[in-house]
Amino acid sequence: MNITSAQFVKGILGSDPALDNGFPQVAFVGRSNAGKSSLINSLVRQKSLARTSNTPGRTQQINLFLINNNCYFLDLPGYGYAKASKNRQAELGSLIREYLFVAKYDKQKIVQVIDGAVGPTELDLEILRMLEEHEKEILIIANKFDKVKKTSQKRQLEIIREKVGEHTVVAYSSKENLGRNELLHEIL
Ligand SMILES: Nc1nc2c(ncn2[C@@H]2O[C@H](COP(=O)(O)OP(=O)(O)OP(=O)(O)O)[C@@H](O)[C@H]2O)c(=O)[nH]1
Ligand SMILES: [Mg+2]
Repeated sequence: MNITSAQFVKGILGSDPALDNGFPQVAFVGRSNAGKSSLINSLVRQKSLARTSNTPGRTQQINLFLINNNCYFLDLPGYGYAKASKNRQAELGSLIREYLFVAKYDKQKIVQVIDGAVGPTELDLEILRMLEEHEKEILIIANKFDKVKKTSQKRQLEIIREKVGEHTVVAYSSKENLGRNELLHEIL
């Protein structure tokens, strides 16, 4: 299946009536700067549908995108952005929690985006455990895989798989479009 249309709908804070129409949802979560917004842009093949930045903490609300007029992508703010003020971190944390752990949606997939060159951090694994406890459907994306040397890629993927356990891990590069078909196959 492919993506034929993608539009920005609106920014939301936690939950929103727009999400109650029964459309399937794919939410992209991950550490600040892991490349969630870039990943969405590479999937929809638009350079700047989702705003990206070299500066962590770019995405400050949940951005809702309508895909193929029948499904939503949600670009969540990153977690673990240490430079944001304590208040701001708390606000972002609570809107992420509201969407992920308080609101309930039948057709929801969570794509956890990690830096594939770094591997899952303690914080990534902590969030993953919380997602598991809430029985979410989870897929892990090892993004920025273009930064891993060709000769180390196989081993790096094994290391990531050992750390995250039973979940499907897709090696991805938003920069080089690696993994796009595999990811689309998994989510659509
Ligand atoms: N080399 C490489 N860089 C990437 C890739 N994906 C994203 N980046 C870079 O990583 C940086 C952060 O990308 P964003 O997409 O803004 O990250 P984000 O996860 O949305 O960040 P927040 O909104 O702050 O949570 C940017 O400088 C991107 O160009 C990739 O696959 N390979
Ligand atoms: Mg972002």
